[in-house]
Amino acid sequence: MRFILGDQLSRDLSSLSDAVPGRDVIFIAEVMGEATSVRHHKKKIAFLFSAMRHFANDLRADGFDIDYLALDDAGNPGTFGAALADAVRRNDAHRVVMTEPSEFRVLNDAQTWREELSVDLEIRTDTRFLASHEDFVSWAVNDKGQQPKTLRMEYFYREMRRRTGYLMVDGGPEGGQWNFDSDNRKALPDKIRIPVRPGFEPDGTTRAVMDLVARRFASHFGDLEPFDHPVTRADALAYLEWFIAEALPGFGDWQDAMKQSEPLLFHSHLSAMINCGLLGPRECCDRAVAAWREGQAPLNAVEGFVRQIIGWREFIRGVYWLKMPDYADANALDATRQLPGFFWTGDTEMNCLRQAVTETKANAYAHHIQRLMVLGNFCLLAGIDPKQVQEWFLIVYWDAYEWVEMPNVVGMALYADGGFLASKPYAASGAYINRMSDYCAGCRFDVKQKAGEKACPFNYLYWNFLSANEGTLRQNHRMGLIMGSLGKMAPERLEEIKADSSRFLEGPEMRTGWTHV
Ligand code: FAD
Ligand code: DLZ
Ligand code: SF4
Repeated sequence: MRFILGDQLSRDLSSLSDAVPGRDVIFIAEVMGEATSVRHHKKKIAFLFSAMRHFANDLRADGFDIDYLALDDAGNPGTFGAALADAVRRNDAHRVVMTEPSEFRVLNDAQTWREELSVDLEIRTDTRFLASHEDFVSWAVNDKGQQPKTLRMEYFYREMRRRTGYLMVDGGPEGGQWNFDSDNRKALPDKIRIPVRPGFEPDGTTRAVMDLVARRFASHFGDLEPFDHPVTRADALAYLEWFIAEALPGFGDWQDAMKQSEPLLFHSHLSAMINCGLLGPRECCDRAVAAWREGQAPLNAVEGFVRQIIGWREFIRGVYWLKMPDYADANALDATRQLPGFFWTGDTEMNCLRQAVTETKANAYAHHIQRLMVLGNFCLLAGIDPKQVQEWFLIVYWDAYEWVEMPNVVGMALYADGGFLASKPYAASGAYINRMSDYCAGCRFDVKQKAGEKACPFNYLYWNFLSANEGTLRQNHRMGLIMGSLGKMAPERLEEIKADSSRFLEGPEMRTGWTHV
């Protein structure tokens, strides 16, 4: 029997490599334990269950014997372990083969299934990633087995470029540079044409799943409808082709830009499809590099896209497995404040945050700069408890699995690992958001004002954060200049910043709770 998890929907999965139609049973299970391990966004559950059911149908069409346990099936025991034990009995299986789970929690559980099952359980490496655990460890850890104090994605990325050969010529990078990020920070011109996305009409399978989600997960965060996402391998491939032709050419230039009511801009919107297995990271990079070779997309766009996938995505996974389980509890800045209720409702006067939360609620998606420089930046400056921030990010995004969510939140957004992953905190005042978006024009706060009732809260919270964490941040040489400015600040100005920050942080905007339920 082959046991396939919800984020393993790939035909080139290691556990399927030697599966034989007619001999092997493929077991896939919808279980309440997973669907409520956190209170996932409704759209995320619908997307994944529909993709799982379609994947099973495709395998069935290829002659495989499928044992598919649906959430509503009578006797569904609700956990992976119990469902697997039932399936082994039901199918009289002699051996179970699976690919390693992507999350620490589930891998730990799988070790216990090994003991509980009456048959052998073989757990295979997940070969869909370009760097294995061993590859990452041998890059990150020295000969004596010691981990370094910090790791930098850029050096890992260069290694991955060399290994994969992507965008390499004569042993060096195409275009003479490894990284074109400095070209990729343009603000969006007013009159730019933003490509219109293709939608995919829900079929009967998806409609049945939507009905299930509406019934069983009504109190979960987020809008279920409209739902027009690719849920099959064929539709995911069509979406990838659309991205390569229409959005990739602008991906680099506008990668950091944000625009009111434009959630996607030139982003690929592929993360959920890659993370659940409908698309492979290699094929996404292959298509992008081919587009560059054919003159259909510029180098800064293609290099940027390839870097996100073979660089950031693989690096983040490496850090997760290197640092777990302690990473989950990291809180280097001792942040303890509760997550405000507007993270669930969008009910805030700060327009940038209102936009990001409202779009997240509607789409189970926000792009990287919204996640990092609006939502993450706010949580960093306001000192929100990293555990609560982790849970929020894991719940709300359709691409969120712990292995990728956690290092992005703990290491990148919150600096909660003390700088293991990021060389300095991604902290910014309102000026950054104003430069990269049109949000401030529609805000009741004034981004130019530094103090008082009308001032943009990011402006005083920024200095308040630096001051509150002065002891830690002074040790970071990349913060030298800004900490120098803090040191030279007049005491009365610092008092004003602290007073504004206290008024805001203790005020009505920061009410807490799951107010949407
Ligand atoms: P694009 O901008 O089009 O990028 C292309 C691809 O690169 C993505 O599809 C993704 O596969 C990969 N990628 C880019 N950046 C990263 C990154 N930092 N880490 C891993 N892969 C990356 N990504 C997730 O897949 N799941 C998460 O749960 C998640 N949580 C995040 C939380 C925070 C606080 C931050 C700052 C980032 C998080 N990211 C997460 C990374 C990134 O924001 C998303 O991958 C991206 O926004 C997905 O949209 P896209 O497919 O349009 O990406
Ligand atoms: C995210 C998720 C959800 C909501 N439900 C299921 C499920 O019912 N069955 C399943 O196999 N996978 C689900 N997943 C994805 C899993 O959480 C993910 O595959 C594991 O956590 C990986 O370790
Ligand atoms: Fe956000 Fe400040 Fe701009 Fe308002 S003024 S949108 S709070 S950055």
